[in-house]
Amino acid sequence: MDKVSYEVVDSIGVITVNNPPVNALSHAVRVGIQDAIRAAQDDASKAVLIICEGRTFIAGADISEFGKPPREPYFPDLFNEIEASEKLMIAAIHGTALGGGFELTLACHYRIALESAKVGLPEIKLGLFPGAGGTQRVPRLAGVPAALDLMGSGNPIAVSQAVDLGLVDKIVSEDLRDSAIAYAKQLLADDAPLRRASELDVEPVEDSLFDDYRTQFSKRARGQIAPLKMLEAIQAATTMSFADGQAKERELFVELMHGPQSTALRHVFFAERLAARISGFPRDVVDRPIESVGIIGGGTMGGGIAMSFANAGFQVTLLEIDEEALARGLSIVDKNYAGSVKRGKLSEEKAAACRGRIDGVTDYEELAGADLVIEAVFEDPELKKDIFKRLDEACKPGAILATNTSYQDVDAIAAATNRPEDCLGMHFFSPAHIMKLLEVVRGDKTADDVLSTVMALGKKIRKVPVMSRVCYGFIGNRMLGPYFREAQLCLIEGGIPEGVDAALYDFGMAMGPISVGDLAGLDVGYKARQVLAEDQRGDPRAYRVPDALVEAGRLGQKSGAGFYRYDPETRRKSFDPEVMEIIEREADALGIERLPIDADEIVDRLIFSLVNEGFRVLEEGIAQRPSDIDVVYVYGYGFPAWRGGPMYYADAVGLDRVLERIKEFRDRFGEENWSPAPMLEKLVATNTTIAEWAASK
Ligand code: T1G
Ligand code: NAD
Repeated sequence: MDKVSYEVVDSIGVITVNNPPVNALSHAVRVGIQDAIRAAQDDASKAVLIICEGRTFIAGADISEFGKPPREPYFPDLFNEIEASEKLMIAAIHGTALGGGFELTLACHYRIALESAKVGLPEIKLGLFPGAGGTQRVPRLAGVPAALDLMGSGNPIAVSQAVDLGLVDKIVSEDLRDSAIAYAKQLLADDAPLRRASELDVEPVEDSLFDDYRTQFSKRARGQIAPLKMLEAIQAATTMSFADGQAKERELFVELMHGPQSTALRHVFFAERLAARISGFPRDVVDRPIESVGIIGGGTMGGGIAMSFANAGFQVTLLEIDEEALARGLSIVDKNYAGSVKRGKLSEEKAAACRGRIDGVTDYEELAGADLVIEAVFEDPELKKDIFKRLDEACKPGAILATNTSYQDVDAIAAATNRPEDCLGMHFFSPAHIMKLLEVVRGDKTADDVLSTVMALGKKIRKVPVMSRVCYGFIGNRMLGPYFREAQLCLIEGGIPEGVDAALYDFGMAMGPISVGDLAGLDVGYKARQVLAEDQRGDPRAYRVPDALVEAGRLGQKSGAGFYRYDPETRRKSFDPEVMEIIEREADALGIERLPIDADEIVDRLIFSLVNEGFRVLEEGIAQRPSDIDVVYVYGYGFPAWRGGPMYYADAVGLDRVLERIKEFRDRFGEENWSPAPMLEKLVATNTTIAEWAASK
C-alpha cells in the first residue's frame, strides 16, 4: 500500500497521506509527497491540497528514524519546495498536526482545519525543538512570544486559538476533504496570493523578552539544554534572513538530535508505549466494560482517584466510613477542583461537570452495580482484607476489585474473597489526580481479562500504566527502600539535609530525598517500623534520626517541621539547627565519626542502590522489562526524563563502572547493603548492556 497517493479532483490536486497509526513523516512519506508535488507542478491542477487518512494529520517526524543516517528529501528542503510551489498549497488538518506535521502545514500557503483538531510543536518533550523551519516560520506568522510559548511548553493548542494566532486560516465542522477542495477553489476564485511565511518579516521584540524566557525555561526545564537552544534558534529569526536562520536552526537541531538528553527522552517516549503491553499475553482477551467506579476511603488518595475517573467521564461513587468522614473527603475534592479552576487547568463548567459525576455514600449496597471498586483506606492489611470480604458480598459478579495499597500483599488481600481472579492492585501516586503513573499489580490469580481491562483503563484516565508482580512495595516503593536508606546513611555519616537534597536535586531529581520524606510524612515510616521487631527494622543508622524527629513531634510538612522547618504561610522550608543537634546526638550514640561526604558520592550511593535493586526486581520478574522501571521512576518518582530513568542511566554510565562503584561501596560499607545483583554481574561479565539484554528477550 502506497503511503502517499495523488489525484486531481475537480481541478484540485489532492495529495493523501496514509501511514497508520499517526501518519508519521517517515522517509517513504517524504518521498511520496515530493513526487506528488512535482507531478502537480506540471499537471492540470490549479491548486494542491495535502490531507491525511486515518485518525490524525501528520503527528510529526517518524521518531523511530531518529539517530539513523538522515535520508533525502530532508525536512527543510521538502518544506521549502512546498512553499516555493507556483500553485497554491493548502493543508487540511484533522486530529493532531504535531511537530514536523505542523511545520509542513506552515510551509503551505493556507491552512484549513476541522474544529476538533489541535496543532502543536512537542519536540521539546523529546529534547529537541522544531527542526524543519518551525523556529523561523512561526515567529513570522504568529510573533516571537507565541513561538516561545508554543515551542517552550510543547503542548498542543485548539485550532480556534491557532486562528487567533494567525497559524490557521479556516475552520470547518465536518467533511474536511470536500470543504478543503471548496476552500481551494474559493481561494482561486478570490485570486489569493502565494502567501509564503518565509517572506514575512518578524515583528521586532526587546532582547529582554529572551532573557525572561531564558530564566523561565531554566527553572521549568531544569538541567535541559533543548529549551535554550530553541530560544537561540528563534532569536536567529529576529536577526537573520530566513535562509540563514534556517541554517542556524539546523545546526542547533542536529547537535541536540545526537546528544544524550534527546536520546534519553526518545527512550522514555517509546518505553511509555511499550509499558502498556503485557509480554506473551493472549491476543484474544476481551476487556470487561467499565462505566461506573466505586472508591472506598476518601482520604488523600481516594479523593484524587475519584477525580481521575470523573475527569475522564466515569460515574464515581465514593464510600467513606461515616457521614463526617465523607463530608471531609468531598470537601478535599471540592478544594482540588477549585484549585484547578483557579490555576486555569479546568474551566468552571468542566469542573462542575466532573464534580457532578462523584456521589458520596456510606452504604456498601450503593456499590452493588459498580463495574470496578478501588479500595484506598488506611495501610492496614487486616482492614483491607475485611473490606474485600464486604465487597465480595456486596458487588455484582464480574466486578473488578482493586486495592491502592502501597506495599501490602495483594494476593493475601485477594484471598479474603471468593473471587481472587477478579482482584488486583491499582497503585496510584500522590496527588492521584495529577501524578501520571499507575502501577497495575498482577496477583497470582488475577484473570487475563481483568489485567487487560485495567491496563487499557489506565490510558483512558490519562495515566501511564505499568504492570508489576506482587512483592513488598512492587517496583517503585521496593526500589525506593535502598535509595532512602542511603540518604539517611549519608546524612548520619557526615551530610546535612540541604547537602543530601542538593546533590540529588542537581542530578535532576524533582525533589531531594530528605524533602520527599518530609512531604510524605515521617510518621508513615515510623508507624510501619513500630509494628516490626527491632531486628526486622534493618540498619538502625538508617532510621534512628527520622525516629528521633518523630518522637520530637517533627512529622514533616504536615506538622510544620521535620528535617526542615516550614513557614506556615508560604510552606517555604528552612534550615533548622535543632535537627543537626539530633543528627549529631544519634551519630554519637551509634559511635559514628561524622566526616565530610561529597555530592558525587551521595548521588552514586543513592542512584546505584536504586539500580542494584532494579536488577533484583528484573531477576525476580516483578517488572517485565528494564524500560518499565524507567517509566515508573520518571512518572512516579521525579527521576529526570532527560536521563532516561535509572536503568537507562546505568547503561549510559556503563554497567562495568556501576558494578565497580557498587563493589567499592560493598568493601567500605558491607555486603548487607551492597551485594551486587547477580544479573548486573552477569551482564558485565558478558559485556552486555541492559538494552541489548532487553532486546534479546
Ligand atoms: N513517530 C513514530 N511513531 C509514533 C509517533 C512518531 N512521531 N507518534 C506516535 N507513534 C506511534 C507510537 O509509538 C504508538 O506505537 C502509536 O504510534 C500510537 O501512539 C522535524 C523532529 C500523536 C498524540 O512528538 O504525541 O517532528 O506503541 O500510543 O495516545 O521538527 O503519539 O502502537 O507501536 O501515543 O493516541 C514530533 C508524538 C516528532 C508526537 C497520539 N511529534 N506522538 O497519541 O497514541 S519530532 C511528536 C504523540 C518532529 C520535526 C521534529 C502521540 C499522539 P505503538 P500513541 P495516542
Ligand atoms: P488517608 O489516611 O488519607 O485516608 C484513608 C481514608 O480511609 C480515611 O478518610 C478514612 O476515613 C477511610 N477509611 C478508613 N477505614 C475505612 C472503612 N472501613 N471504610 C471506608 N473508609 C475507611 O490515607 P491515604 O494516604 O489516602 O492512603 C490510602 C491508601 O493508599 C493506603 O493503603 C496507602 O498506603 C495508599 N497510598 C498512599 C499514598 C500517599 O502518598 N498517601 C500513595 C499511594 C498509595
